[in-house]
Amino acid sequence: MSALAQNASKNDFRDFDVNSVRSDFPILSRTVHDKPLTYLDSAASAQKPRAVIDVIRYQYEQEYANVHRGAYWLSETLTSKYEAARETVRQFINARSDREVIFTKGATEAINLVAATFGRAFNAGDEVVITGLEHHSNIVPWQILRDQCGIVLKVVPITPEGEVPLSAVEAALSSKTKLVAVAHISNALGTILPIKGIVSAAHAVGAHVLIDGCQGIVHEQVDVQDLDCDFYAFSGHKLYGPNGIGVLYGKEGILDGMQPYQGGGEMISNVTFERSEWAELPAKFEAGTPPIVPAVGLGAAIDYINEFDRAAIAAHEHDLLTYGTEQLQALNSIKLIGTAKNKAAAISFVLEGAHPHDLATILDRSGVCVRAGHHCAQPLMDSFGVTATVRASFGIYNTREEVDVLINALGRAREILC
Ligand code: C6P
Repeated sequence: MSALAQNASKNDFRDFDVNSVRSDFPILSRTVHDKPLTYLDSAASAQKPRAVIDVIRYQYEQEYANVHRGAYWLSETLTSKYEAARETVRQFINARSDREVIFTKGATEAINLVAATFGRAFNAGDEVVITGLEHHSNIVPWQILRDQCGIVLKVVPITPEGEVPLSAVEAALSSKTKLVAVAHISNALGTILPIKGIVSAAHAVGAHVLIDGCQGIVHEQVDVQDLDCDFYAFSGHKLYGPNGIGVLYGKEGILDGMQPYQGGGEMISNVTFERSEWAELPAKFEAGTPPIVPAVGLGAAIDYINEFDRAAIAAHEHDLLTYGTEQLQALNSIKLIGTAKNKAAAISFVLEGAHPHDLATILDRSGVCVRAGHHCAQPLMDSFGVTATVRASFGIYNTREEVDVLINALGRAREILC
């Protein structure tokens, strides 16, 4: 169990003032199809607190210019805020230096960056290890690399519960392993992976580790120095920040040795027609005008989260997970997909005799937003023998009452569909 989950179990979820949190999120007071909005799709993208919306609006209305390029007040002011957001991210993940925090447009771009630069140095026969529950963003970049460089892509099998035992990862490692690329938390099942053990095991055979922290950054307190991972990638939009911004954390020594991913403005120190020299980190990996206001918005989202006790958030989300799981299990014809012991706030399920898309469409008529589909994890769906599931995922603002709305709507949908 992670440290945060352990703390969470000591915290009483009733101490968490969810109604006050809800009032911070303007969209939650709207209706959909004349029903109160019940938003249970935060694993896809979280809603935004007013603090983030206000910052974005303020930047565009009052302080907008390009960054790192202007010798005038407006540009210098926004440049300071852009770099302050980097420092906010650095502190949030406890990176040693802000040279280790690269802004990207999302987790997908962050993982592709590693594949296209760090991975490009691999030789034919070198091995990259992933797991059977990865998001397509942590599968396809390695397949592209395999087709370009002849690396071998090894997949660690998952258990029928949707767990990734550390022993299974260890069994896949060898002296040929160059990189282990694993999710921190499965987006489709909610499984929390034993990433600290995975990092130690990979390092023991001389391999590096990339963690796809898209879901992990939201539900766990991430300390990259304590994890000792080499890379950690995530998106801002799941962390209550805007979309169009993501982060690649990388250890400075490793990033220093990597070639740039894209060429363009600001990633150089000198250009002639004959040759170019690269800028220092992090600029070397931030070619072109960056996602300026989204980065500042991400900083505001982290400031917002930092106002809470993370263990209290975890206790609240854990309560929703437990309550939701119990309620779903009590419904006839519902089958849970993914029953790992250590889970974060996402529940995947199927209703016998009904297609998940039909089910989600009917739930929507009750104002309930859930994701239906393969969740960009088709190989994982294959291993459970399904093409799709319905996924209810919880964020800081969800309530037990919303779980009840889901359960009641499911009862009605079952009558229509089955
Ligand atoms: N998962 C979901 O509904 P981007 O699209 O770059 O922000 O994130 C990609 C990604 C990578 N890894 C994991 C574990 C993820 O959960 C996601 C995004 C969303 O589950 C949209 S597919």
